[in-house]
Amino acid sequence: MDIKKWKPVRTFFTFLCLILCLLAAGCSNVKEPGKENGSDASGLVIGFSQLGSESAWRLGNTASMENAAAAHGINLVVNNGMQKQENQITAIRSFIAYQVDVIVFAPIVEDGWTNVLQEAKDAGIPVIMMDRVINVRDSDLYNAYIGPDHYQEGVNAAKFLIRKSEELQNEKIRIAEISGTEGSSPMISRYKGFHDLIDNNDRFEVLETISGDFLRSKGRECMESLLRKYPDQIDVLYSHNDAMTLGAIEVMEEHGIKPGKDIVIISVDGEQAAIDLLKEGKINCVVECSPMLGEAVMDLAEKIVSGQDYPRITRPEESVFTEYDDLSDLPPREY
Ligand code: GZL
Repeated sequence: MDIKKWKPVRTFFTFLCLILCLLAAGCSNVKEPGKENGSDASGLVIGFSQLGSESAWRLGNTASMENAAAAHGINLVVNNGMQKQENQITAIRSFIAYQVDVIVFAPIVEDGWTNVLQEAKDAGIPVIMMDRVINVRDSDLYNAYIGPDHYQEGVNAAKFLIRKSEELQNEKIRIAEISGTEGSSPMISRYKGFHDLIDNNDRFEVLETISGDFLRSKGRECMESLLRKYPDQIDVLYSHNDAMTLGAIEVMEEHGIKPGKDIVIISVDGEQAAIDLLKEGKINCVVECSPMLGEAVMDLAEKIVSGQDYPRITRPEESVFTEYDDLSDLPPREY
């Protein structure tokens, strides 16, 4: 059944019922599609299931989507999953009921999406997967992916450490790792990218990998635990995101440890707060992971709906910022 033939049927009554459904699912920005703020809107309605608001990266990603939708005259219905997959699945089902033109989702974890994506496919609604990736047998359950290469980010972190190790005197370089949300693709791939380079090098020893769930508060808890367990034994901290790194640095300083000096710190994301600490010498390397995906998502959605060719995978440009770089001309970060 071609869902598009139903569009004229989108009566006020249907619209009202489905608004209630979306509001019950915690969606915001729900407006009747069509003219937005007097501009000639494309009329597209996109349902966006965002996984949460756990970090500056995530907030920047949501803002990027909202700003790009406004610039494209697209009506973006945003649902915040509050870090729960079941909330995301509920929101996606609401988007299907509301007959949005395109569904975009940032999957909090890799598994558990097959059924709801099959429902979207049966309803004829294209799906764009953004930011994180999923495990599904049937890869045509989503139309395209826009997001970073998390494995390469882990490799970049390891490459910096290998370079840094050349100036360290220690015979053995002992690493503590604070990882992201269990089961999420950035956690899995940043771990694998890093360990694929480090684990076979006898100079390095990973003391422990402990999950901080990408949260600053848990980054603190992890660092407390690691310092208790490995007093004066940690040479390097590899943290899967800046939010956890900021929490860990607070704890280090409370213990009289000089971050970036007593413990080498490698972090991922590239948020302003981390770049500022890199410039201060409190972080040694920040691997960039860009949340600014909104423009690419809106372009892709318009291509899919208008029947144009489009790429299956789109990745943002990403850099690595280190203590060896001149960062004086680095423009302000947008997150
Ligand atoms: C990475 C993204 C991660 C960020 C974290 O693409 O999914 O989620 O690294 C965020 O800051 O919580």
